[in-house]
Amino acid sequence: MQIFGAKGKVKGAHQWRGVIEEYRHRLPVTSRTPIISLREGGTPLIYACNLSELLGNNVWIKYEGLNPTGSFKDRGMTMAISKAAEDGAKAVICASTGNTSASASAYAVKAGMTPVVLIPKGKIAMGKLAQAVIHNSSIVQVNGNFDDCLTLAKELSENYPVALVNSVNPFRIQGQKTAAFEVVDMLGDAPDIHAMPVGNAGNITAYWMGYKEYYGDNISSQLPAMYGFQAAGAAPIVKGKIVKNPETIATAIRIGNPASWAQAVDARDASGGVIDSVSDREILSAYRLIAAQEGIFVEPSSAAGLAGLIKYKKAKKLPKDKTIVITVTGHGLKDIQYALDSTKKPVVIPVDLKAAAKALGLK
Ligand code: AN7
Repeated sequence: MQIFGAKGKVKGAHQWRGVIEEYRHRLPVTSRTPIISLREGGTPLIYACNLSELLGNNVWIKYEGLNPTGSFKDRGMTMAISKAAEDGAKAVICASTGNTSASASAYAVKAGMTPVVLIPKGKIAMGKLAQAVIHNSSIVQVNGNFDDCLTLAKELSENYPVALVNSVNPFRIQGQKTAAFEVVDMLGDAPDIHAMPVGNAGNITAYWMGYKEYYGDNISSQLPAMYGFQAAGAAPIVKGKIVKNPETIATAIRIGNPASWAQAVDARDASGGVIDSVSDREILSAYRLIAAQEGIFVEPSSAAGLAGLIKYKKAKKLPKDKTIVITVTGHGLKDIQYALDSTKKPVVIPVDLKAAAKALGLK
């Protein structure tokens, strides 16, 4: 397809083309695959001076909130929806704690498909619900948790003409592995440690796949240790058993039976990494810290990786002077409840210079 700019012709400027076009040779697409993209990926890898100081390591933040729908899910969704389009799908379905539904909805309508989403009743952030609504999804709230929603979504896709785009769809993982490529392409090698939140465990699986692929092709000289962190009330992998009623304020990772459980355990063990848990309190504290010290606003769940590293540093379990990448998975504007709770209310003043200066403590 030819894309035209304002004057009718593409100038071929420096805009990132989206993960499929950038990494086409490493993804299962052909010339017959219609590429459905919102130019996802190409997200900033930001050196975090203050966190580096705090953790005694060189810390980089992979800011996935800057994807088109505000989370890393877009990397996998461009693949899943493109492949569904290749198959002639008319409707796609997903279960979601919020971000997958936001992403699936946007990419589905772009492809001319109907998005259908199943969400746990009352347990997704308002920003994410707004995204599914504005992109015209058929939304069903289920009286159950994410795991119940995923079971239903699978059954519906097996019995009705709707394609499943959860990360059990292997194309999702393929798309998401591009984040690891971007990290290596930017740093020149793989980091020593890569930390991130773990929910359904698709992302840790995808990063590990991407890192192994580059390492296998001698593009990087090492593999990172994968550090995954679950919320303490939703930590099945840490506990080694399904959590029937997962609970955490980090609703994105409120998952009791991760679909990619075995792959996450493999990533942990093969990389010499860890999968551990962090309390809601530790998550919220990291959430505020990264916003206050690095200027990066993430949703609470996204702070689990940082929370885990802070916990390890305190417990003297974190190595020193290593290169660490932390993926922050979703944008803070999706879920503002805890940001507002944590801030003092701004005072109200008349239109008056002296009053303004006084209120602001300026002398
Ligand atoms: C911000 O949207 O599962 O371990 O249904 O939204 O790959 O599941 C979201 C997961 C981390 C966990 N951070 O990633 C969904 C969903 C954010 C997320 C995760 C999610 P996985």
